[in-house]
Amino acid sequence: MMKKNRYKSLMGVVLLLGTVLLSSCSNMVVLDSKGPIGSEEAFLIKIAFILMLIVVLPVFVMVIWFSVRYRASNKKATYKPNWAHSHKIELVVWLVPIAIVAALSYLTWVKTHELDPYKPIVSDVKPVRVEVISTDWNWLFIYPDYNIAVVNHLVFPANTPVNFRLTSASVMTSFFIPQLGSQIYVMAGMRTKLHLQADHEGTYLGQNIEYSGTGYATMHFDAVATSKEEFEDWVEKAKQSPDVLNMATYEKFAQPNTDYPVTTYSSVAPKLFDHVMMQFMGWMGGTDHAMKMTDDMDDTHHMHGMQDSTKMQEEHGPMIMQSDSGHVHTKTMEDK
Ligand SMILES: [Cu+2]
Repeated sequence: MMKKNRYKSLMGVVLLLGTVLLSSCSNMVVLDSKGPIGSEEAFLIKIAFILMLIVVLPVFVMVIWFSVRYRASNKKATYKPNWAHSHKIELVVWLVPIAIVAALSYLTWVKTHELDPYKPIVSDVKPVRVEVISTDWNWLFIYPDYNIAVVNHLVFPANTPVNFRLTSASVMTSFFIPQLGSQIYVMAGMRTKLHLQADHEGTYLGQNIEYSGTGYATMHFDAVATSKEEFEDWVEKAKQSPDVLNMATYEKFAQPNTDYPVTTYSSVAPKLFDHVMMQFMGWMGGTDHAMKMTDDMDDTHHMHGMQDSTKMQEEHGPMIMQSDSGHVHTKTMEDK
């Protein structure tokens, strides 16, 4: 009776595992990459998986082999109750994992630097610049070079690097187009960067993958990679849109809203991205500096801790700040 129950529950686990594995197969978009960054990341996932199989496969084989061979009823198997140590086994169980960890470390170190989200993609094609603002619970994409914007719909040419600058108008979100690779966190009062490219035309899922409240589940957008001509047509069409994104329409858009429709704007308030970012910097002296803010803050230097930066401010006058991964970056306005 006991045996039968155990068998049943084991079958249940096997069936459940099978269902989970099979049903997720069709949704493995991360491995079905459509761009150079995503492909490299998919490669890393696959190579890490294969390297781990070097341990996993022999373990699974030996679990079955040992339990069959050394079962109590098999009198032919060697019985050594006092056996304790083998140099050969010690060598294998130490050297193999060390080799695997070394290989994984090397690959991860090299690829992490290669795939740094801040690193521009090397290409002969001029990149398309997009400023991304996440709100509760929509995405705004501003094209500073064309002075147009679009809500919940990202259009860009394939085979062209896309340089994103991202900020949040509310809580922390996470910007992710799985088939292009590299998710990045987006925070209020801070600017982060991401460089992606699509090698194939198509419509890919873009989403927020950081839980951000009521509208989180529907905070998706289409990321459409088009031909060069189609992109130019789209820009021309966007410029004809009757909707404009001035401060008033932005304020309305930025209100909590779960299903803001896809809207194209034929013009955008100047420096809107910087304004959104700096409105959270009131403790720094506020939005006066925001409008003076410049595009590139790569030459910012590091400061660690708010007290230090306040001291810097007293010494150097007004500063602009941004922070990522827990660091605070400061820079004097006079530098520009
Ligand atoms: Cu830093």
